[in-house]
Amino acid sequence: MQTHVVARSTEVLGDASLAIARALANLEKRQDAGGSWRGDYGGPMFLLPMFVALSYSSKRPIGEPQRARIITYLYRAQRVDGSIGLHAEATVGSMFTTSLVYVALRMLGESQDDDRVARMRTWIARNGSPLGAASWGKFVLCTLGLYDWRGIHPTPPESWLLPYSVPFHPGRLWCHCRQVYLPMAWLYGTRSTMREDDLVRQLRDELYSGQWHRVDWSREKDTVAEVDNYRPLSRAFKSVSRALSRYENRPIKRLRERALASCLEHIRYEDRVTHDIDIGPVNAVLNTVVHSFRGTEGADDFERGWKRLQDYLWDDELGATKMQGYNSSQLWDTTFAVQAILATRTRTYDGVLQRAHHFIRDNQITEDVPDADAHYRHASRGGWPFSTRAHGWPITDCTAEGFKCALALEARFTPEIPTDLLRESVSLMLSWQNRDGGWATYERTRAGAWMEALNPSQVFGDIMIDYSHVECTSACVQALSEARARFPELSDRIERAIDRGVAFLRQRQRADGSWEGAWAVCFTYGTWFAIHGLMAAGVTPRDPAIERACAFLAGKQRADGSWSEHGDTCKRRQWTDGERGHVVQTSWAMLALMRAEYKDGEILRRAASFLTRRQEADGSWARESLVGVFNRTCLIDYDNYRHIFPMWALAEWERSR
Ligand code: LAN
Repeated sequence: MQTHVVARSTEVLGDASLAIARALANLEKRQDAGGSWRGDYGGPMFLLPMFVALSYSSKRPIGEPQRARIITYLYRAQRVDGSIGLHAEATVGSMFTTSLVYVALRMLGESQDDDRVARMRTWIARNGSPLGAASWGKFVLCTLGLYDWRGIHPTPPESWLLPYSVPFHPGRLWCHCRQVYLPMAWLYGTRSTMREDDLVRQLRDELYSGQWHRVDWSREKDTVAEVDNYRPLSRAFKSVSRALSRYENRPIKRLRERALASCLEHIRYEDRVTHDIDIGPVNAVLNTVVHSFRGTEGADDFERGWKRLQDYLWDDELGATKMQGYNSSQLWDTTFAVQAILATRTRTYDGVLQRAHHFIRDNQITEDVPDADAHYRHASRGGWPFSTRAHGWPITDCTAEGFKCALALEARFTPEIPTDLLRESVSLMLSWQNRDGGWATYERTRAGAWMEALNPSQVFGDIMIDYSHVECTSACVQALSEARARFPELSDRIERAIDRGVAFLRQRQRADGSWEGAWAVCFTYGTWFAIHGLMAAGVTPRDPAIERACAFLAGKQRADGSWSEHGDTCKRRQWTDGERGHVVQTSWAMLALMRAEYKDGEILRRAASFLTRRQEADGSWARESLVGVFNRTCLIDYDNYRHIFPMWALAEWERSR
């Protein structure tokens, strides 16, 4: 029996070496001239129709072939029941996205008689009407004259005039939420609506089954379709909304004007400091919508915003154009590609690493934004973004992964990153740590978790404040552990930060030994990060936390050697088996077990064998179900992961033999 296992093991090992060699060649092929890896970052279905709505209301038609490719994408996402889901692989339709996509298709010139359009319309009618769309859907429809501002929960621009000491000040929100509600406040305060035209009149008929003129708008604020109601509006939210609605009957004119001017200043500031990219796809569109409604005064801002939106559009290999969740995931993907290549210990790909080093160096953020405090911005200098320096918002874990790569590459490649900039990234990571010992995404947590009771989005969970996360905490703990030796002058502070980070990670472990991930699906991801963080900090493999984590992972391996979690895991917050073995999740589980020095070699051998069996002849791995997620409900594509993580896991496995 023993010899049998050994024999099979050598066999897989041989396969693994070959698989790694092929995977390296594949990665090299996919690196771009700038040294980064750029991958498909699509998935969410609410982004593209928002862009189309902007194009229509601002009278800036989308040219060919982009128009046709967008239509292809929207139809491709249609589910068998005629609906569109919140994201490309949703298991149910959403009124929010189905309404918006319906409108988008019609605005792109599709006929109401097209069979696919008709099926979408039927689904909408069967499930109510856009009166049941989640709030962001209603909001976009308002700008098109396809919903009425009276049916929207007040989003008062005056909130931006409050002193920061107010516990629910917008400056305390999670930056993504803040940057979405900022242009929304301006649009709401001005009740901006495009001029009615024939298509809009027709769409009112189509969407509301001829009942448009009968709607009593102020009664529809809380109406929401069952499928869009992941986070129901709280009672607290509804009473605040009632009070604000009374104010909206008679807003103080001078105050409103001042508030709108203040919102606009913040919007233009965000455009400026991000080179018009804006923090994410939603405010990139909405800020541009704002400028389009400012008329000639906003013309230049509009032009720049409109042009930059192209950065968010992605042509996929199947002839469609989608809108991505960020301007790209370049920096993030590149840091993992580098770590995976380094794990192979090869010197053959030094050219690839040299180019990656350039990219990482050139995309570190070297300046703080001007006038940061007045715009609720944390320091930036020394940080790394998720995409590119031009985007400019640094993120805790991107900084940590960037820093880890910088250290790993600095002895081998020039020109080096100046030491003071590396030290700055350490200071920045230290400055980001929360009171609970964890790290959030872009900023420290600025308000209490009670703020979630005011979440108006209905379809997203946990968007109100920047929470500490397992992944961000682990990444920072790993980076700081490596920073200890490099910056002894900071070692006291670093040591304390690591201890508190470790305490946070321990406290977040679940009873079953796992950790829940927030930004990818889900327990394999969270547990991989947590184990790495703890081990980097010096926790030993015999530590009960590590042993329990390994037992958890080992217990989830499937008969074919793989691991697989369904995307709904994040929504349900409970392990849900995926349909078929997933190479990326398998890689995370393997990497976690190996980092924990897990002793059952047979489990790892079966996993390695699964990965090699799944590899394509060109060294790549085929597309699988979406593995990224945000705000619990929305899946997103990290397409490069499938080319990076399996190779990384196999390389570590080969080395551990
Ligand atoms: C991202 C992309 C990067 C991601 C990681 C760095 C990978 C993660 O470890 C921390 C969280 C972060 C920064 C993240 C947060 C949520 C984002 C910004 C996104 C998933 C990309 C798109 C998403 C954004 C919120 C989409 C717009 C929707 C809203 C609810 C505002």
